[in-house]
Amino acid sequence: MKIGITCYPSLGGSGVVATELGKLLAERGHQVHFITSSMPFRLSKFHPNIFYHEVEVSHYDVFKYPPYDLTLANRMAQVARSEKLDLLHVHYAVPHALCAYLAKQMVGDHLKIVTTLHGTDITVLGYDSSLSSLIRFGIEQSDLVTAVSHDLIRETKELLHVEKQIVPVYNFVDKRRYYPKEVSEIRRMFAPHGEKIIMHISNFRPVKRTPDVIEVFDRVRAQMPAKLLLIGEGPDLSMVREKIAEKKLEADVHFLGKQEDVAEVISLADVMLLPSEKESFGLVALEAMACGVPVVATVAGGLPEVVLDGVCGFLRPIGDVAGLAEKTLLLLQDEELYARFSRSSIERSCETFCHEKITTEYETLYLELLQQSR
Ligand code: GMT
Repeated sequence: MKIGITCYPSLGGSGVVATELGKLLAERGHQVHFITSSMPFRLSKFHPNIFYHEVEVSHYDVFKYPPYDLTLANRMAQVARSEKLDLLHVHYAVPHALCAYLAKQMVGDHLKIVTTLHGTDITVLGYDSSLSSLIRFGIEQSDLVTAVSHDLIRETKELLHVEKQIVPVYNFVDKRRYYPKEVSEIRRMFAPHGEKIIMHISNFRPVKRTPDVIEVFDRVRAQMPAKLLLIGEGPDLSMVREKIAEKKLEADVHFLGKQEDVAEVISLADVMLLPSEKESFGLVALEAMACGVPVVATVAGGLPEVVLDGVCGFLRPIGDVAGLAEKTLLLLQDEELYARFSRSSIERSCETFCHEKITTEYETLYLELLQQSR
């Protein structure tokens, strides 16, 4: 098949999933064309069967707002024609599903549109009245719509009153890259006296409730020696720094900034902490599980579909920092429980969320879609 992929190319779960899926499809011999505003960060080196088409926006003086969406639609149509694409798979509904719709109008009905909903395109933007009808239209006009969790499907249907079938296709993890790694030397740099390590990875946006990470860590730190590794950057980072100073935790918290390849650092953690308010899936939770790191998280969105409560980690209600701290301590202090959770996390990530299985799910959906129209 000849597949066009559009996603947000900078750091972020939807871009990671789109890029890794494209690479896996290319490994299976499909021709994959990325149509994005810049090179997706996981795509930087040469891959056979993968092509990159940059979307260059016009900065003509008349435009107060350069028309990225229109340029993207035009580029999609151009690539679809020149490369004879079978389908466009767009990740994140806004504006990608609408741009694909426009491209299809230009190219013809044979070009199929697959839209994958990732989370905030519905759970945040779907509440924005300036966009919600357009998002609904983009979904209804796609030939196939998938979403990364059952919970996201439920919310999309309830919020936008979408009639269209939405197929659940979970995110995946590549077990060739995510597995427990030998990191004892680096570990000593952060935890020289054998302290336990708690990790949080996010874009530090309000939906991640990053101040709760500090509240939880403060409670754990009061009971046992521990270190906190914070990975990522975003709007709430300065608030988090202030909270750390307020609680005099500076010596026990390390900021690692944005990391392009978290597969290399996750194995440093004993527990992955994810106290999000919204999380349609929680890719980072899955990546941690694949590395044998149990997750302590909130009962938010699709997280319970990924992290089985009491099996691969613990889930507490959103904002329950005392409960999250209690469960983190339980995991860190009970070796037998910890080993069991770690094993179950690896097993679940390899079975339910295996990269090969999920790639086949997408591949089968594409083929069915193309066959329907023949
Ligand atoms: O979490 C974010 O803010 C980034 C966002 C994105 O679009 O990259 O992540 C969303 O998509 C990921 C991949 O499907 C999911 O794992 C995240 O749970 C989801 N984020 C939210 O729902 C808040």
